[in-house]
Amino acid sequence: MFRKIIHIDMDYFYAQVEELKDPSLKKLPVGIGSPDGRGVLCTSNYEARKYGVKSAMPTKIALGKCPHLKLVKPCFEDYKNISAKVFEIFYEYTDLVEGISLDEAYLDVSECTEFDNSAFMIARDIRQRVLKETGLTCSAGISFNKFFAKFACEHNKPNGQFLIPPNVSSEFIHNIDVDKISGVGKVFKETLANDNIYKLKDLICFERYELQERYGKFGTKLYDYARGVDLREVSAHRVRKSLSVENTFFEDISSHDELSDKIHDLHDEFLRRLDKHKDKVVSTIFVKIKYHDFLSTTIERQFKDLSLESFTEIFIERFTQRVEAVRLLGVGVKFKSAGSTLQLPLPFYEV
Ligand code: DCP
Ligand code: MG
Ligand code: MG
Repeated sequence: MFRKIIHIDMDYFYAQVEELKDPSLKKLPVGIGSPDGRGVLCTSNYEARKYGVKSAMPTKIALGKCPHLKLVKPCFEDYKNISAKVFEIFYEYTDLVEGISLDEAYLDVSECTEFDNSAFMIARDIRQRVLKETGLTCSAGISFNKFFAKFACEHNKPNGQFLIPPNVSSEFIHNIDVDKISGVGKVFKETLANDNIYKLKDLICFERYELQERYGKFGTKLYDYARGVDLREVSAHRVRKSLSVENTFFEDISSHDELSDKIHDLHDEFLRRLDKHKDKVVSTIFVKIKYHDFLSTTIERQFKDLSLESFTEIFIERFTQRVEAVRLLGVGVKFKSAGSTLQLPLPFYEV
């Protein structure tokens, strides 16, 4: 069976976040970098790209190409926070998420039952959720291995997606430029060009050992890619430690009955999502309440059952201590860890 892999990458990530914070930037060419004109740009929006302004370009050169370029200082804290939100959305579809950077990840959705396991539809749904919950667009590539998923992701960027199916033609594969392979940078591209290798088709005439002799271990990778083969797995960084559903209300709610109704709705949705995690063992259940003044409290109880009554009981116990307007409610569970060896420390996407 073929795997179903989605590669997602946020569009002009840092710049798009800045546009979200200040929509007046949308009409302007924007570069993210030091406003004093020193250093290099982190990225630019698509308006600025029309002038040839791009990531890693010295700001001075960018200003030469586009004198009215609007420079905005990066705010990494914001990018990290939004990235965490985006990754939380990914984890709702699968645990097999491999973060590559703040704005980019591979998801293996082979086991995802949603949309009749149509990876294309899952990708579309993820992109819609990301837009709805963060206000940002992203692009997706869908394929049967990581190499093609990443390649496909760039095909309809920005705000698009593209599928490369398992029966993709050799012609399509052969026309891919070698520098689309991760690890083929400027220098190696030059080396290959000196050997008259520009596209994957230029690799086909070589035996595996020949490429290995010439380019070392990377040579065997080239041999495989030219044949559409990439066996790298999506390596999940974390084991899911909790699952919860929460909702921020349009208007704060103070009525006890109305809040109980909300717990009911959240509980329904929570059970639906929990269905995909039957392999895990629940250790505690919890209810989260955020009040109008942003005072936030999470009340945890040892797991007995997952009934609506159990969650409602916890809610009432806390709410009666502080009967005030609530802006957010959440219900969830924590799982027992299946062993700590898989729990690699990851700075970006901890629960
Ligand atoms: N970045 C950086 N320096 C680089 C490349 C990137 O600081 N040399 C940062 C800024 C980018 C973010 O990482 O916003 C994501 O990098 P991408 O390569 O995904 O580029 P963008 O998301 O900005 O644009 P695209 O729409 O092409 O994905
Ligand atoms: Mg990006
Ligand atoms: Mg990226």
